[in-house]
Amino acid sequence: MLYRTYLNRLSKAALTVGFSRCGRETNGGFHVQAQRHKTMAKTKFEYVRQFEADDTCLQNCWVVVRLDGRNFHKFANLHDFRKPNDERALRLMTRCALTVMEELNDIVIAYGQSDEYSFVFKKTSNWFKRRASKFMSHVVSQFSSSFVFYWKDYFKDQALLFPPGFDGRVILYPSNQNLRDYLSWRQADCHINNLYNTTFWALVQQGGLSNSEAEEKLKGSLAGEKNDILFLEFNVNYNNEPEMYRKGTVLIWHKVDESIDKKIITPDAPEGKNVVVKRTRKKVLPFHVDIIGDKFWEEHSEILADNS
Ligand SMILES: Nc1nc2c(ncn2[C@@H]2O[C@H](COP(=O)(O)OP(=O)(O)O)[C@@H](O)[C@H]2O)c(=O)[nH]1
Ligand SMILES: [Mg+2]
Repeated sequence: MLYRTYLNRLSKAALTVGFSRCGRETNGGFHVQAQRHKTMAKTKFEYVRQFEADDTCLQNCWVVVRLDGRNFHKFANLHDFRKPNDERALRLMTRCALTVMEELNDIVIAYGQSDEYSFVFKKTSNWFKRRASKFMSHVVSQFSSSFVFYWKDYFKDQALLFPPGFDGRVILYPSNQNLRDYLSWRQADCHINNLYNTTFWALVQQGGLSNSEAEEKLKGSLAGEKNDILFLEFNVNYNNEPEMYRKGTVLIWHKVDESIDKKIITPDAPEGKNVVVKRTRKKVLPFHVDIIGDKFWEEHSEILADNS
């Protein structure tokens, strides 16, 4: 029986039972009347559906969802995040993004840094009929619940003090170049902020400057000047800082070969025997690499080909 038909029958039965409980007759005529009333009620109220805005994402465009931690400046301070980078926090963010990619459909690449992550749905995605609100709400809710769920795996001795929140937005990019420029923009932002923060906290933590003195010293400085401060005053070569901090994290699908143990039953081993079965599986893997230049896109040309 079709599920819908089954439900109809079920609701008819419920109506009948309902009326008989009221001590009324449940003869055929009355039942038909009740059904008519129900249909009319449905017609009367259903117009409210028309108030729902059509938010279908334009065809042939990449759909990007970017989320960002709400008030994470405060969240980071209250949870004792290490400065300028907290490895636990960044790895937790990536764990959540990985869950989003594996649980939801059609995400081909994700990029994250600091308290933000961007997810790119393939151009041809028809997930939830391309409704922007569905893309965004699924990404943000899956990410947020994962953040709480996996928190203790990364912040072992630091309790989660209050529920964190994330905002989300949807952006459409009609060309591959637009999409690449978007991701380049986010990675350039990562670089600019990280170079500033690394120099700022070196001046404060190792150089003994106050926050405002460090801020004053760095006002208007160029990248080369910050590199010089780090190298000459603190013997730090910025290029040797961890790639995760300098480049952020890119998540993509990779084919991996797996060997799994399986018990099989054969005529000569009716009680079963263990064999190793090899299979290829697609898995999301993190990389901390440059995505501004062409090299990454040439090595992973399948991402923009979008013919999967
Ligand atoms: N100490 C520390 N703070 C971080 C880290 N990642 C993100 N943050 C904080 O999160 C903020 C994120 O920036 P933004 O979204 O503009 O600020 P928000 O409006 O307070 O969320 C940064 O300015 C930092 O204060 C980290 O690894 N360590
Ligand atoms: Mg934020």
